[in-house]
Amino acid sequence: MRKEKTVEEYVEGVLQHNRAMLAQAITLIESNAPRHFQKGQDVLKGIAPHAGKSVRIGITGVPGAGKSTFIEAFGIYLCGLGHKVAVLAVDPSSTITGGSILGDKTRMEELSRHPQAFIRPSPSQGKLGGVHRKTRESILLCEAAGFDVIIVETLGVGQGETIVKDMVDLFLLLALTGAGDELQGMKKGIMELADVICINKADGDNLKKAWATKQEYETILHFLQPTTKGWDTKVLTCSALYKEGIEEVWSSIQQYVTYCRQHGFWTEKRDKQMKGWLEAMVSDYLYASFYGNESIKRILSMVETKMMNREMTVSEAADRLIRAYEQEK
Ligand SMILES: Nc1nc2c(ncn2[C@@H]2O[C@H](COP(=O)(O)OP(=O)(O)O)[C@@H](O)[C@H]2O)c(=O)[nH]1
Ligand SMILES: [Mg+2]
Repeated sequence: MRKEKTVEEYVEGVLQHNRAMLAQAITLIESNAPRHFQKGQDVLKGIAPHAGKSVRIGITGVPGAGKSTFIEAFGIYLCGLGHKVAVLAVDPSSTITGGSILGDKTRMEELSRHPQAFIRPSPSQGKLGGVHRKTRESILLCEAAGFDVIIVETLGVGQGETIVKDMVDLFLLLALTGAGDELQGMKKGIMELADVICINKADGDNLKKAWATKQEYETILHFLQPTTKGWDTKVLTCSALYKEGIEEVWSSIQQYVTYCRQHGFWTEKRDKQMKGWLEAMVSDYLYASFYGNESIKRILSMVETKMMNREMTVSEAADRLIRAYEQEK
């Protein structure tokens, strides 16, 4: 059997920017085995002074919007500028290790082979904050290993956006051309999360439509709260396939970073995210502890039935459950 690496070996390997060791350290913190937990945390403590020095970019968009194609073009562009780019994926709907991003590697072929890039598929769920924890901790490891641009791709639709939003410095929405009324409805929620919006596939016959869509987005944005005080969400067009408009996206991102740094929002946001992370982990734990509690399991359906039959108010039902939980504890 292979000897397990020590905490020091992991820390040293990551700090020496050794990619194989980075991958192994991520595997360690992704492990659901309880014996790996403390070791992973010790590794994180060891690398902590070297983490944090990156721009963390969340990317979202409906399946087919061109996220993978964009990340390939964008990543290669950034590597060309001398950056080191890590790509992580979050897929809250996936319980299987190595979800869709593996298939996506074909669209990120050049980037995945690039010596300045690192691509990691979505971790599987697990206890203790599951995907959130693993991806956040992976970000820290990548930073310590010298990656200065971290891209977190949202794979699942729905809850994925808010999860990713809370772990990145800025959020890029890749959008497609579409009907105006479509924009008014469902996309508004996601638009409110975005700091930069880019209409992709602005090429060929689609070019004019892309410009029109850009204007529609800009109009709607007038009526929405800005995500960051004083920052007007930028709307751009690009073609990930033909690698056009990529430079402008990076330039908008840099403007955003400068704006946040100048106004003190940068560290404020990261501090807030860290506190939110703690809160989320505690509430995940309490939730699991509550519904996993033996007396709760025993009486839950009885209490629910009484509530449905109006024999108990909702507050009484909650009170009954909480008392049972406190007694059993
Ligand atoms: N014409 C055009 N097609 C694109 C562009 N970007 C992506 N595509 C195509 O759109 C499809 C979906 O792209 P993909 O990157 O897999 O989207 P994802 O699901 O968001 O990751 C693929 O067939 C791409 O080749 C673009 O800028 N222009
Ligand atoms: Mg994809």
